Amino acid sequence: MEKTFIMIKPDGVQRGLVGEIIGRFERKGFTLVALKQLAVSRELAEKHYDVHRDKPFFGGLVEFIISSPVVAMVWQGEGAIASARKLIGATNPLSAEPGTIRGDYGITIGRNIIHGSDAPETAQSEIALWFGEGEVSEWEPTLKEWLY
Ligand code: FUP
Repeated sequence: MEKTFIMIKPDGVQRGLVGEIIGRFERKGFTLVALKQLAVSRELAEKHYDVHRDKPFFGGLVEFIISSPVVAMVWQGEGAIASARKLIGATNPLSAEPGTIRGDYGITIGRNIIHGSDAPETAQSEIALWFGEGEVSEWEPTLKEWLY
């Protein structure tokens, strides 16, 4: 079953959006297979955003991610990677559709509340980067066909 890495960034945590965001993923029908709140090291933040290392916003982005705790999660389900990106909305919250997390709660690109993996390869590498072996539970709800 497909898994995706989701991180509620410091702004989402500080604004009290953790429950709201987890609720949206639950109500969509995805299964939570890993969850932790953590203070992010500079090394981890830089590795996570390594693809953006040469961008002008990289330094500020890393400072933001390490500024206060984030909530890291793995959600599982059919098409979870692409579907999570739809629930999250466009990178710039001003372009994100109402009804999406960024569209409903965000205003600026530098404070866009949440991260979601953008492809199967990145989902796999991000899950391995953020979670150790044994931290991701392998389970599927037995009543999944009836509960949405
Ligand atoms: P996304 O996959 O939607 O999180 O977006 P990107 O991977 O393109 O960007 C990663 C993060 O960099 C964004 F969440 C916010 C930040 N960013 C900026 O701060 N400024 C930019 O111009 C682009 C991205």
